[in-house]
Amino acid sequence: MKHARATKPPVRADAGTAREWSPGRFLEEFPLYRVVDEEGRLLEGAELEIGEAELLALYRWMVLGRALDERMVTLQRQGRIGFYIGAIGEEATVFGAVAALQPQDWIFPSYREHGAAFMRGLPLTTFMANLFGNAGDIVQGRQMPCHETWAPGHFVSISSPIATQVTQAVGAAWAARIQGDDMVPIAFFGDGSTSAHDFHTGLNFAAVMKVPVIFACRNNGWAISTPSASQTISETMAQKAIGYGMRGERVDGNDLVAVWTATRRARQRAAAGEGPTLLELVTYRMEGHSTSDDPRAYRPAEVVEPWKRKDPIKRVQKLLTARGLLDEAGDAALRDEVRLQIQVALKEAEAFPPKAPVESLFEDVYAEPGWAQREQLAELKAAMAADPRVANPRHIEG
Ligand SMILES: Cc1ncc(C[n+]2csc(CCOP(=O)(O)OP(=O)(O)O)c2C)c(N)n1
Ligand SMILES: [Mg+2]
Repeated sequence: MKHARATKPPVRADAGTAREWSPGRFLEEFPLYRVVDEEGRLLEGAELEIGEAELLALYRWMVLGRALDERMVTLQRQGRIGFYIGAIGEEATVFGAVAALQPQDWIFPSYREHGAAFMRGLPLTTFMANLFGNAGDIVQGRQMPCHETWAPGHFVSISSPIATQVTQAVGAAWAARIQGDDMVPIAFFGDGSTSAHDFHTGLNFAAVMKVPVIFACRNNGWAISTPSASQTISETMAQKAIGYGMRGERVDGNDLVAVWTATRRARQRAAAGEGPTLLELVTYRMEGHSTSDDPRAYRPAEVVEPWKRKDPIKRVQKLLTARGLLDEAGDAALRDEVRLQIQVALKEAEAFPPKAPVESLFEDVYAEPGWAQREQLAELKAAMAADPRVANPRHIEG
């Protein structure tokens, strides 16, 4: 039997123009979702879905996050720690998103989300011990400083290679779905990370397999010295979701309540089998990339000015004050309490021996040390017995 000849699909005369790009189109398609304005007022028609007690608790977390970042930068400038990377101005993206999750949800952080680990129970002292890389550090000085891990709170170890956590979160979500677990992981990453291949791999796979995961892109305007306008010519990060076939939303990342509400909805959809969401949390990196960076080399101070008025902490402070949940004296007491908490933790962290015992080098390679580790440990012990300076190689001369 003869097959009918394939006919070419008709070509539309206006092909290529039907969805033509026009400036501002995606800004309209992805309006910035906000609940509270810069003066701490609820936007018209908006509802406060978050409870007042939780709002107050989150305010305290944000104040703690800011005070800690400031203190740790000072510590680095004093030469007491080698490196720090904080989230000044981006607090709402972290605390708002994590508060909207369930405790069983795994967090796949980038490198600014220390606050997420604290909310999940990482003691401040343990965090600081990692900054010192001393004996109190749970990874025993083997990670970069400021790269904490907290498995008890379902917080995956921070790792510097950008966007790798996107695919890892997708894998965890896929496994949870196969096992029938109610677990929706969140992957945090920056605007710069959307240019890395793991972003594409992760989002494509998640959409195709409809896995329950939340992608939280903290668009803070910068990838070290590269402004987001040079990173991509997309008007928004949220619109990238269209290409993958998933829901994308642009959220005011300096509005704690908006971040919380959008993340909660994304979680509900994921848990209901509706697949992943890409949240673009629009915020601003108020300080340098890390203590190794000086933004004065590439960014005029004036560009930061407008963002000072959008401070996420001040906004919640105003909202709480307007609702009678916070007054000046209460705020001052809360700030004193936070300062003291940091001071006490710092004292405890500095009191640990300066480094983990040298024998610990052979731990954590395998669950149980193999023959090679046992042999090497015995060799090291013999060498240390012969010359105690072996345990502290810096002091061996020659
Ligand atoms: C795979 C990889 N490439 C490059 C780097 C170097 N690097 C470290 S941070 C960074 C910028 C990331 O910017 P963004 O994703 O916007 O996150 P932000 O620092 O703004 O939170 C780059 C390029 C890296 N860590 N990993
Ligand atoms: Mg960035």
